[in-house]
Amino acid sequence: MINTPIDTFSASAQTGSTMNRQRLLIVDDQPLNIQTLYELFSANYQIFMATSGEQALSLCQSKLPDLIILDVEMPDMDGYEVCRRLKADVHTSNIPVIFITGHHNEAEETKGLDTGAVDFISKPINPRIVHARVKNQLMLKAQSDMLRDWVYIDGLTGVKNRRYFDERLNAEWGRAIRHNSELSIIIIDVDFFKLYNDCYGHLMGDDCLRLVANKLNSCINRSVDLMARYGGEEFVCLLPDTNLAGAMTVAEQLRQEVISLQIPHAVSKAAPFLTISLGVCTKQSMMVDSATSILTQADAELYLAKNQGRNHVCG
Ligand code: GH3
Ligand code: MG
Ligand code: MG
Ligand code: MG
Ligand code: MG
Repeated sequence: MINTPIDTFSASAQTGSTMNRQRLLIVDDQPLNIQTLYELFSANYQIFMATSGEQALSLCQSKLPDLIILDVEMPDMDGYEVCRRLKADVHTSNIPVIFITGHHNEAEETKGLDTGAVDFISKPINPRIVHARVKNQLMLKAQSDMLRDWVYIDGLTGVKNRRYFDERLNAEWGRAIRHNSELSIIIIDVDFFKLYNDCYGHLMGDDCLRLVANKLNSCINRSVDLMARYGGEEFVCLLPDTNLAGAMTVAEQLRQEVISLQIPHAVSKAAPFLTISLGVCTKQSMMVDSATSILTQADAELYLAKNQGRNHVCG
C-alpha cells in the first residue's frame, strides 16, 4: 500500500511527535477541572488554559488552538456563547469545540451540537474515553488542515498557487481600499522558456521552474508578502503596504537573484543564462480601480519589459 502524506502525518500525530505538537485549549471556570484535564493531555499536546469566556476568545485569536475543550457553565459568558462567537469569526470558525458539562440531558446536548460543537461530554468524565475522543478530533483537524493547505499549493514548485493568490489579492485589495493603504503587485515571466524546453527538454524545464520558484520565494521576507505561481512560467508577487518605488526595488532584486542562479540557457536571445521579465503595478496608478485592473496593468508593464528586449523591469 502506498503511504500517502496523510497516513504519514497521522502516524506522527498518533505518536505525539514533540516536533509539532497540536494545540489544545482547555476552558473551565474551576481551576481544579482544568488541572484534571491538563494532567490527562499535557504529555501529548501543547496546552493553553482559560478560566473565562473572554479569556478563551482572546486565546483563540492569539494561539489558534487545534481543539477547544469548553465548559458550558461559566459566570461571565457561557460556553454556548463562546462557541457561537468562535463559529461566527472566519479566523476561528474551523477550530473544533468539544463541550464538557455537568448538566447532561438531551436538550443541552442538542443545543451544544447545534451551536457548532463536534462532541459533547458529561461530567464526571471517563479519562480514557475523553482522551480517545480528543485524539480522534485532533486527527481529523490535522487532516483537514493538510487538505486545505494542499488546495493552495502548486504541485510542481511547492509555492502557493493561483487560487491562493486570487483569494489573497481580493482580500488585500479590500483591506487597502478600507484603510486607504498602498498595494503593489509584480508579474514575473521567464524569458524564452519555450526555447528552453525545446533545447533542454520538458523535464529540465520543470526542474528549472522549481529552482526559479524557490529563488523568487526566498526573496520574499515580510510575512504579509506573497509569491505564487500564476500559471505556466509565470509567477506573481503581492506586496501589501508597498508603493511603486518599493515594488520596483523588490522587482529589480528578483531579476538579479534569478540571474545569480546562472542557469544555462544557450538559445536565449536575452543572455546565455536564464532571465526573467517583470511588470510592476500599484494601486495608486491612474488606470487601476479594481483588483482585476491592477493585474491587467501589471501585465501591460510586463509586455513593455518583453518589448525592451526582456531581462527588464517595467512599472
Ligand atoms: P517570452 O520571453 O515571450 O515569455 O517567451 P516564452 O517562450 O517564455 O513564452 P511562451 O508563452 O511562448 O512559452 C511559454 C512556455 O512555457 C511554453 C510552455 O511549454 C512552457 N511551460 C509552461 N508551463 C510549463 C511547465 O510546467 N513545465 C515546463 N517544462 N514548461 C512549461
Ligand atoms: Mg463551569
Ligand atoms: Mg508567459
Ligand atoms: Mg507568453
Ligand atoms: Mg515567458
